[in-house]
Amino acid sequence: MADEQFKTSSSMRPLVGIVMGSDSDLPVMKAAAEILKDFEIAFELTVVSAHRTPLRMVDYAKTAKERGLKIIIAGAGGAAHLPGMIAAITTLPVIGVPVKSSNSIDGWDSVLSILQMPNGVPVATVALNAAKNAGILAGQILATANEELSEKIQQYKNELQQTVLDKVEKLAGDGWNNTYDKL
Ligand code: RP5
Repeated sequence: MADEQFKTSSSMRPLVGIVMGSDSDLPVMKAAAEILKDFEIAFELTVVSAHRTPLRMVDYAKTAKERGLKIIIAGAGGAAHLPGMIAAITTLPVIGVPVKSSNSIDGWDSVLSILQMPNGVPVATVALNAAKNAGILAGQILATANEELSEKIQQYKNELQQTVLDKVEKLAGDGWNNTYDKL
């Protein structure tokens, strides 16, 4: 049964599905998993290749909603059709991560393959290798219906703000033209 092959070991029902075209994408894509873990959002992670396992991709996308997923993060490199094809099959929001694969033309192949979707089939494309942003965006979408999560993400943004304010203070104190050592 299609559902069975995507079963996760986690006790919590995953809300976010992270898929990638190859395990060679994992060093980039694990940043999405890490930030979701930080926000305590249950997720599943697996390899689904649009070109090498097209039927698995169809099964994954077709069963995603009924399995309880709310958002899919899909990363791929090169002729990166995975996010777009998943978005073609499911009504769940799909966040696409262009992965700069080793034989890519500076990553433009991945970016344009994921970004240039036709009208009616959107993929929310993040920057090249920006899997962390994909995880944060997934969290922000889920947070529209979850106040506790919204507060966690607000806290994260507050910390980001504080790191910049610390830099402002340090720069003002040290001066720009001495041996400024960035924070
Ligand atoms: C894509 O081809 C994958 O997403 C990966 O980025 C790239 C290379 O895959 P491997 O040849 O390393 O498996 O489908």
